Amino acid sequence: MPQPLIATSGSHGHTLVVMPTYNERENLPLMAKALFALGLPDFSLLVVDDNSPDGTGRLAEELSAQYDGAIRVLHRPSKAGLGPAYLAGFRHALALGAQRIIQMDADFSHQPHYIPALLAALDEADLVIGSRWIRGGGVDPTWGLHRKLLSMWANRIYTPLILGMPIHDATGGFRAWRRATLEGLDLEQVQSNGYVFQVEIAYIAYRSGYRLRELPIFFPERQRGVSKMSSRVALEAALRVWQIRNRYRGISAARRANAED
Ligand SMILES: Nc1nc2c(ncn2[C@@H]2O[C@H](COP(=O)(O)OP(=O)(O)OP(=O)(O)O)[C@@H](O)[C@H]2O)c(=O)[nH]1
Ligand SMILES: [Mg+2]
Repeated sequence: MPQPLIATSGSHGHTLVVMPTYNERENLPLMAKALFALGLPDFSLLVVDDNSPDGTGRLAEELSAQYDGAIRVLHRPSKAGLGPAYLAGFRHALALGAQRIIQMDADFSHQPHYIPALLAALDEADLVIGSRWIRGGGVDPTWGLHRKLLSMWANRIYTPLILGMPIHDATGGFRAWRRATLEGLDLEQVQSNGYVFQVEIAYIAYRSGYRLRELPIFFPERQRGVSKMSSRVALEAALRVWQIRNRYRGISAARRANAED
């Protein structure tokens, strides 16, 4: 059982960033620096590392010592995908007593400077999703037309049409969660491993009656390290959207894991 976090000030309680890593040793120290430079009160980072061959896990331990324990590390035995890493991170964050949970990538495609706005929006929502495909958002200009159109079509048209969910970047993984939302989702039921995990968990939140809100973000390309994304994973994600719809369309607010009887 992890040592519980003690909030020292403010009414929001502790804010914790859950960050899965696989071979991110070039990014992690810079990311830690950028996150703590935000100067947010009651704020910490949980790195969820899948035994990265490049030693990211060990580096995270060194950073933890350097940042006086404001960085924690969850070590997992082997690469098991983004979904399981996030679920383990979320469970750990809840066990620690975090009140607000941010999820984000380590490669700076999710820029730390958006965090205060995501948290502010969480005052009026149960889940806030950073969105590349709404007005004010965007992606790196180096994205070719084909990639851009494909992502825009998948997120703005295909997924909302199938799921009936008013979210325009359901695969986006830069999000802020209220503790109560994650507690209400029954994390055990989430099944996806790859990045369709993001769609699955957003849809469960939506079907459970939580208030979802999108904020525009600009999504630069990673500058350091190697992408773990492939076109096979992207295609699999597109097909899995149908499964997700069939599995969860019957759930409702009354069946939230923490619903009052
Ligand atoms: N723990 C863990 N982290 C992972 C795994 N796969 C990816 N990640 C991390 O998840 C984040 C997103 O992965 P990326 O490779 O950047 O994938 P992406 O952002 O969808 O794709 P790109 O736009 O091409 O970068 C990064 O912080 C990765 O290190 C995994 O299997 N386990
Ligand atoms: Mg990336």
